[in-house]
Amino acid sequence: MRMSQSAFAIAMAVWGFSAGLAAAQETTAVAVTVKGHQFQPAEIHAPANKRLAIRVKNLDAAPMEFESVSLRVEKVIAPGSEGVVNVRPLSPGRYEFFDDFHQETRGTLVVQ
Ligand SMILES: [Cu+2]
Repeated sequence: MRMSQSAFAIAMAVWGFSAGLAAAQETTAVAVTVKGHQFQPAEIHAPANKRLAIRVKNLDAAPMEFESVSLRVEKVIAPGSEGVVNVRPLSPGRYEFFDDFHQETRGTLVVQ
């Protein structure tokens, strides 16, 4: 490879890497509410390969803990309060989440 070609290849690699990084750094907001120990909606949707900010609103009179083993997150949310759970860019798939204080309260994040 001649010098100019390798310099071009390196420039393109750096550009591609930065573009990928910028895409991953874009954050998509997703919202879910808890009421009567039920997630509403019980299934939320989000794009793949984007950082997510899941806004969880707890409308119940009891504290809840938004938790997911596959997403590797947990956050306690006080009654009548809300919290934001930050999630890394994900591959397409289904990711279960639940209220760790009321384990029957379950939902799914569908990433596509
Ligand atoms: Cu927990």
